[in-house]
Amino acid sequence: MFENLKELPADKILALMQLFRDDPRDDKIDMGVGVYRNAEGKTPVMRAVKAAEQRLVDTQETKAYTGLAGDPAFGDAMVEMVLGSAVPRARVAAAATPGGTGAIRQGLELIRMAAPEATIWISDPTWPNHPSIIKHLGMSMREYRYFDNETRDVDFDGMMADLGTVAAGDVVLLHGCCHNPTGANLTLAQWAEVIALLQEREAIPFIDIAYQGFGDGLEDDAAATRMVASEMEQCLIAASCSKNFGIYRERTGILMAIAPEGETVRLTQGTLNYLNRQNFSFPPDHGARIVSTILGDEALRADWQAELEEVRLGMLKLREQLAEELRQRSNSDRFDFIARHRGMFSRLGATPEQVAALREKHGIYMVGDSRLNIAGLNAETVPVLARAILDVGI
Ligand code: PLP
Ligand code: TYF
Repeated sequence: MFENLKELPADKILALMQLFRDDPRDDKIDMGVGVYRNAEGKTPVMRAVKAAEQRLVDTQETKAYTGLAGDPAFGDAMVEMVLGSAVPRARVAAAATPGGTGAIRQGLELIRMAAPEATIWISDPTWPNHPSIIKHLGMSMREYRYFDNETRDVDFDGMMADLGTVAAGDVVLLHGCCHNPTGANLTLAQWAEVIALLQEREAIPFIDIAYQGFGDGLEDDAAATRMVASEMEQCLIAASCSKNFGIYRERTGILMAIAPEGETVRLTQGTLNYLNRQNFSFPPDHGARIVSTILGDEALRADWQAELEEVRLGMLKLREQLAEELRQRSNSDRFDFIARHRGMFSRLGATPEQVAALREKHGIYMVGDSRLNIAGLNAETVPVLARAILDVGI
């Protein structure tokens, strides 16, 4: 049986992590995988997470199974964090999942059950796991233009032209904030145009929001998702707690499906429960309980928000420092896009050869499409990177 298996494409981001580990140079710089790191290069456990875990150790009386959709307190807290008051709670079906990836997977399976013929539209480029999971599920997929490699901003005209050809019932996957891998994002006015177009085309938006709090702040980063939820009759949202709570390995996420209140929401909730049961029965609970403990306690929530804000502002400062350093050294403003981008990533728009030269000659690791993780830098390495970028001719 197993001899029939075929070699599968590796995850390029995870493969790069291994290359970095194997590099013996002391001054190497890791700007690869999307994990937040502080100035010391550490990914610390957030203070409120530690406190919530301590509280769980002290007070939790059972680890018996939760419900198929996870702990209801987690669902309510996440619906509130992501959607605020954009839609009535009664319009939201929700199920906890193993991470944001699990939410994307369950969302796609939900679509496959409801509309097996639907095409899933993904941005070009997008997070590689999007096309990988869609293909794995045997679903049909198309790309819409997203990034302008000259301006390093969103190619909005190209995006609108491509979305103008979407068929009724197709699904359009959009990054709620902090686009991965480019760092280029739509303005709210552009989101309003996208929403109007999707309404006209009778398409269904599927929002992947994995970096709420990493761009312009917890509320601002959710603004586009809330606009979509309040203006579309139906949509899907996959939210991850990996980055904003720093609980990557706990596998904490949630899928929300927004539908007309009543029978449709009831049916959708039942299907979400069913899909969880088919794939893993009960979703992981520890991370979810950390999140609901923090969001449900005024002091813990305030402390978490303060630490998240430090993380966000630290990355923004590094963006500004890097853009300024490159402005000085190149005598031009062609790298100002780095300060305009938001989230953990920026796509430099460099060639694969230039990315390879950064790695081989300078020990600077970024993904082959020239995506860099800004959190891999600190005040000392910003000038090192700027010098190297110009040295390899970017
Ligand atoms: N979506 C995007 C765009 C991401 O970058 C990530 C990152 O890890 C995820 C979803 C989901 O992450 P996780 O499954 O670790 O919650
Ligand atoms: O894009 C990233 O780097 C993060 C982390 O299979 C990640 O989203 C990378 C690859 C992967 C899962 C998570």
